[in-house]
Amino acid sequence: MSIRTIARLAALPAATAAVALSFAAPAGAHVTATPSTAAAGAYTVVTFSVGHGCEGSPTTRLEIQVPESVLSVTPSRNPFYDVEKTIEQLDEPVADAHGNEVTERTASIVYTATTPLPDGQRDAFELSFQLPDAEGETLSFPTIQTCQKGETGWVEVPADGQDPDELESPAPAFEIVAAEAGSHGDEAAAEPAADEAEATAEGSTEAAADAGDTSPALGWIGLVAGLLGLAAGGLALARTRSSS
Ligand SMILES: [Cu+2]
Repeated sequence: MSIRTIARLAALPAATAAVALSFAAPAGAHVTATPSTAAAGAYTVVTFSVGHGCEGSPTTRLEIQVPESVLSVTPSRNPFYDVEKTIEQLDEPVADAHGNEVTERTASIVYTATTPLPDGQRDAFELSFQLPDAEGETLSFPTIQTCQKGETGWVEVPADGQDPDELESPAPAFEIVAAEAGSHGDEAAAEPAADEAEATAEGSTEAAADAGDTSPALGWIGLVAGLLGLAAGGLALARTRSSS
């Protein structure tokens, strides 16, 4: 946000809240991550927002680097971009949340625009992943924004005790907060529940097969009834028209 915009907003008493908000999050126009906090160990979707181009030039590519403590990232599709994952082999295999051995990780996600994002318009990119169990840590995702002319490296990470707002091009980041109370217990409880649901689904397959003979017929009856209703409606409409 430019000084001029802030001045304009400040002139409006009704905009006080908006001004307060923009001061609370002055990096709003940069490449940022929302939410700004997420619970340790949780599965989360973080939205990376691009607020402007490179000094006026439209954005053509966004490369989001994944911090080492995150193993696997699933990017959401975006209709204006091709999305690619860069995979990196791990030096030593580790166990994931399901106890499976993992030998590689997502190193970065690259969105390449099929239609460049004009300066002055924003876009949002969603990444889904599990947070490391590292309460109090800040996760930074250094991001390279490439434009038709030039690029911006949103790669600055604040030094200990430094205010990230002082950085010119801070890396999008958020803080890992305490896991919600009992979430570990819930996790343990959730798995048998999922198995149960599966078992129920299997058990009901036979019943569904039995019902299979009648349900399509019912569907046809519904369709025919619907068409008859439509025809009746059409007739009524025709009659109304001719009588007027
Ligand atoms: Cu900015």
